[in-house]
Amino acid sequence: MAGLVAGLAGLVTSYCVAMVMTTRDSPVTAVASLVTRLTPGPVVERAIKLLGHHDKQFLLLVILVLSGVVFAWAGRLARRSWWAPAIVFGVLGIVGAVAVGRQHGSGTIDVLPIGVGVATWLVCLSLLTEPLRRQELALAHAGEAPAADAPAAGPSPQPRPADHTRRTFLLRAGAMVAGATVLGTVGRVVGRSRRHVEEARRLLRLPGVTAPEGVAGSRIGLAGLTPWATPASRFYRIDTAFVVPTIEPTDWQLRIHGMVDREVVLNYQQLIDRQITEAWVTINCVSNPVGGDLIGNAWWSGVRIADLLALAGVQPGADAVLQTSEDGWTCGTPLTALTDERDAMLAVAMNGRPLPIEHGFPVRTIVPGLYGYVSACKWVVEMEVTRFADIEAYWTGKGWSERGPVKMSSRIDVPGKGGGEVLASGGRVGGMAWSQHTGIKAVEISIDDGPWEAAAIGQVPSVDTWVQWAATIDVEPGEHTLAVRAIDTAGVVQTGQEQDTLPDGATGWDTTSFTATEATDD
Ligand SMILES: Nc1nc2c(c(=O)[nH]1)N[C@H]1C(S)=C(S)[C@@H](COP(=O)(O)O)O[C@H]1N2
Ligand SMILES: [Mo]
Repeated sequence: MAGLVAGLAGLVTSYCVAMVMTTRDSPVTAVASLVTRLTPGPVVERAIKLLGHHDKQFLLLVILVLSGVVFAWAGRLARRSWWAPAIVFGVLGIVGAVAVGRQHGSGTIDVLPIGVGVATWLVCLSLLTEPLRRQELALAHAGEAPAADAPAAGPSPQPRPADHTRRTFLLRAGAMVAGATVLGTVGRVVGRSRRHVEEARRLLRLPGVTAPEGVAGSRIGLAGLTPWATPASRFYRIDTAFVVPTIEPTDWQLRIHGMVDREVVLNYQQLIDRQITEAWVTINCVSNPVGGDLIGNAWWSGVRIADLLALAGVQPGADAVLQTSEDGWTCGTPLTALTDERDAMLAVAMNGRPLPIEHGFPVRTIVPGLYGYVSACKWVVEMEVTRFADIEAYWTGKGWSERGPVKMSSRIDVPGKGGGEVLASGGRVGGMAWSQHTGIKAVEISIDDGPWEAAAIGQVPSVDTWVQWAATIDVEPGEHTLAVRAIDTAGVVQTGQEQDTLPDGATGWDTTSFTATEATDD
């Protein structure tokens, strides 16, 4: 019984964590799909013939029953030692981790629910077996000294130790079952609304939204370089949401208010019925350290914010727009960046598809040239035209700068970081450089702190995206260092002055060390 209750509690917590993390499947479901994949086709076919559409539920049931048997067995093992059930749970955890790891698009973080589940198993099992063990010890002692167990002489007999043990056990088991019920319900609710919104997203058709096309000359053709266009699945993700907001497009509304002549309230249909603007825009995070990868470039489709603000009629004296997300996160954006020619937009699509839920579905803001924390509000539902002097936004309340224009930066991708990478002399190095809304004119490299030499850069459609760069190096065999810096279209050279990401973005040159070998002939 202890094994069963602990096992159930562990399964439910891992399920709940998986749903809250919006990992598509619970570990049990992952095991089921792994079993399906490993089962020979003819067997699967026979099972489907036999069970019809219930084949999946049947498999899940079999897995749950088998798990129940193993849990009970682990409980029995706990009688003799603490490590035997720990090993059983550990092995079950490994099976789950393998199954989760084999899922499409899974990362190391997806193993977290399993870790939480295994920890729950161990804690619950030890909590449940502890009173039982204590009683066995007491009984053993009692056996040695039968006098202690002599009938009580008083009028009201003391409760026997067995009753006490049973009470403690049942109380703890009851609390665990209650806790598991609550967590299971939370997981179900979160999981279900997520599935609904995913379905709505899948069925959305967005007229005016086109698929991204390759940009001639943007790819410089060096193995190991970051792709110029970032697929949604590889796009960095930064937000404060523990549970990602799931908003049905039909429930979405944007309210533009504050220092305006008339309030504007817009629903999703009214938004996408407007003229759609599309552009390649690179966005990055102010927390990106020099050489870091909190940056991505996507083809965004949406509606110009300037037009919407014009509808509302911005009043004189306003210099900021306080954007609010459905989950309450806020950012303050300079009014000028939203109304000038840079086409700041309320984006509804990323790379030609409706926004992924993690990236702000159904609507998020994209402003070329500003860090995400002051502009790129995901799940945006409110825009208040206001004054910087009158507001405090989420990150500016925590010491980050009020304004967040992107700082020019450049990064080495090849040779890889960590030192010790071997590169043939006459080989190529390369990476990325960016200065959104100003644009990159040139990239230079320096070997062993020598003179700066020009690298080649890729072509880009506008000043709002990053560029790829590459250069051929010609050095003696041995240890070397490489540094990179960029020059923007205004002729400003990227500063080597090192600054931390707080309060308004890191500066400094990215460097790496590598080992050169003799030039190769190819
Ligand atoms: N609602 C909401 N929007 C947000 C954030 C957030 O925490 N909540 N983080 C911002 C920050 S700091 C960045 S860098 C970008 C990241 O966008 P991405 O996750 O789509 O890459 O989103 C911005 N928009
Ligand atoms: Mo950020």
